[in-house]
Amino acid sequence: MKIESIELRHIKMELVSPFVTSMGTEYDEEHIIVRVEGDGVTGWGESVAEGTPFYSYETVQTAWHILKDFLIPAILGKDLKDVAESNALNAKVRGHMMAKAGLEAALWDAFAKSQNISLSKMLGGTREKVDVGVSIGIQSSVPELIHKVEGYLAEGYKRIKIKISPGLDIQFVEALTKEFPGLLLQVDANSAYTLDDIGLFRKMDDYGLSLIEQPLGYEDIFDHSKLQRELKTPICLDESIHSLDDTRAAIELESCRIINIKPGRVGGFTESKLIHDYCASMKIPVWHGGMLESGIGRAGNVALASLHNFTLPGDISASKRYYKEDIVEPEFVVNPDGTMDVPVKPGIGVEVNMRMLDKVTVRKEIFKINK
Ligand code: OSB
Ligand code: MG
Repeated sequence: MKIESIELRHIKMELVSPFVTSMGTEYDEEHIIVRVEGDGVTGWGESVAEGTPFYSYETVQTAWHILKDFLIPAILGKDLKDVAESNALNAKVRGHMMAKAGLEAALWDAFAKSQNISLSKMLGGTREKVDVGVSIGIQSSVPELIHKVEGYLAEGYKRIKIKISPGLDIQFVEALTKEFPGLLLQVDANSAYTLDDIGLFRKMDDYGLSLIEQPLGYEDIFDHSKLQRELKTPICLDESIHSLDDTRAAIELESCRIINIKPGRVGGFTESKLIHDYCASMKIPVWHGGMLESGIGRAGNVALASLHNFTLPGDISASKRYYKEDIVEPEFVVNPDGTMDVPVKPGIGVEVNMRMLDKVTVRKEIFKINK
């Protein structure tokens, strides 16, 4: 496929309600939409670098710089035989996984469309529907949290994840396990604790949580191995895992028993697949994380989550859980049985709503081959 042009759009979408975590409060989500044109097809991808460097060191601005000055020039005008060739051309760029993943996603979509197959099929997915959960930010009171959870359970979501932060943790876990016996519940600390909080985690260990996500340092693997040794509850790593190598280290050191895969955090679908396959071989379940994506990123997430070892419900929720109006058609919906349909049309399988995309675009730049 001859790469004729690549467009970047900085988008900003208002969340239906603020998302509060141990990292701060988000009111709207800023990402980059990547559009690749070649051989008469259009591929779409989303880079999940955010407006702030609080979850990851990457931001919209750093990802834009890396895309514009390094990743795009390396492939623009080239006649690529597959996504792997693009990745090889950009392998010398260290880090900047979210920048890489946005471009990679657009190429996967373009190649899948050029072969007239769905992205799920091209990635090796085996499911027609994926199990979904919902990630709930820190609420201002227990009754408010219970009310939110009730609403999501009524919509069908199969599991609930709540964000926790020091002082805003055990009371929420206790209230939910009491109010909803048998609830599939997990917590996400986004690295807000240290090994000094072992007493808290010992208490939390008695509530039958499905997992505790990223309790300790955002690059840490060693301290998590010490904590996991003390707990019955599986630890799941998110922030600390950027590659297959990190995954191998975490599993061999027994730092976690579950892995959260986000293509943006590991450089794209190719690395995600390697991690997925390795985890399957080690009998480690994986689930699909989320970055409050628009429908473009969500479509890729759903396709990836259709691979066989994504055995736990993902942070993949309906479009309307995040945004009043999504930028794809049809929007993503949750079935009453807590599943989401994997798109079957070619590539990401949804159409981009250009009116909405234009509305949320705050900056746009097009890179073309010189004719
Ligand atoms: O830690 O999983 C996280 C959103 C932004 C940054 C980090 C995280 C999250 C979420 C939201 O938990 C998951 C979703 O997209 O629904
Ligand atoms: Mg997380």
